[in-house]
Amino acid sequence: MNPFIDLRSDTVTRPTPEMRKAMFEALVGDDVFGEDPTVNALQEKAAHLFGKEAALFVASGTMANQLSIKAHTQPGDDVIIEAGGHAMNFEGGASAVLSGVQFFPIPGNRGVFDAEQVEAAIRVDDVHFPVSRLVVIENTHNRGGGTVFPLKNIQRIREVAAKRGLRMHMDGARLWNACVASGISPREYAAPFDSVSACLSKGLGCPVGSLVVGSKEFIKRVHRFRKMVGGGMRQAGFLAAAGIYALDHHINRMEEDHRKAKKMAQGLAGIKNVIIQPEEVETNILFFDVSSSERTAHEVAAALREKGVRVHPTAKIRIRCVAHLDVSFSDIDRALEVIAGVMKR
Ligand code: TLP
Repeated sequence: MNPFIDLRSDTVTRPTPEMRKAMFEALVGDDVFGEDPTVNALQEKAAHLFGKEAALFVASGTMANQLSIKAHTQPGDDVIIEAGGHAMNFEGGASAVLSGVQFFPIPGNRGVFDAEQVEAAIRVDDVHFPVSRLVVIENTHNRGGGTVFPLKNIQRIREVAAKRGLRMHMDGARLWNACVASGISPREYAAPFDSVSACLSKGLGCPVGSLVVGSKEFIKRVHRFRKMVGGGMRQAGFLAAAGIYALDHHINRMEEDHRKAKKMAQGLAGIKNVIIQPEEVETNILFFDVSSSERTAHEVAAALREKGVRVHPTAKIRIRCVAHLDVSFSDIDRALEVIAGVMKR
């Protein structure tokens, strides 16, 4: 049991009893030999779900993004990404170390950008410039506030990328949330992309794991790089079983998490010293500012923690909250009461 109402992230969930049962009963083998039947089943299921030739189970969202970037690029290449993008800002500088690439950040509107911006970011063919190789799109966009990236923009970006010979990768850590909020299927969202990474350990509630999907040839490259970074796991079927369970049972329920986040945002809007636009909350993530209070976000977070509510300060006056499987609607009511009490003082 988590003694806190923990709104820091949707990564904090514990497996449900049903998920633990599926894990306990999993058939397993040595996945480094390609012989774990449950990992193989999960990979086949994911490839089918996304309409791609192949899939690979990896340890984390970071590993999924970084191995994909490596498989698409050559050292010295430019990777076009939104300025607040996770792969550039929150993955330890991995792309510089593992792939030797540089990022070309473009400013988005809550994480969303358009084809014209991509076109303007692509370098001309001249020895002075790096080669623009890859566009990364994050869906939903974490720092944008859980924003759903519109499929129309993606399709137009694809046209530009195809014309100019660039590849496309989706950081779909929370693609499931985008699918539930928009009614667009994983397959439709994945179609314009050469590769997609999708996390099992966020809204889906698994303890570990992410998936990468793409062509057979691409996944073979990612597999080799997974080996290089020591990401080959042996009886990983215990973890893959949680993934299969979650894909079957935990996608549609995310609609509830979106309602919890909306309810929380609406409640926060009525609290003194809190600044929030509840209409901007599209999925399970919300951000609010504490700018009219005298305290920093870290101080507010520390005061809330003392009262049993955990939130994630992300900047001087900015706090993130994320709804998930392990917080109930009544936890949201309680969190709002606690926040109102702390912000009054
Ligand atoms: N995001 C985490 C951590 O940064 C703390 C979070 O709590 O939101 N892409 C996106 C869009 C992500 O939000 C994350 C994780 C990742 C990739 C990386 O996944 P992991 O943590 O599994 O490596």
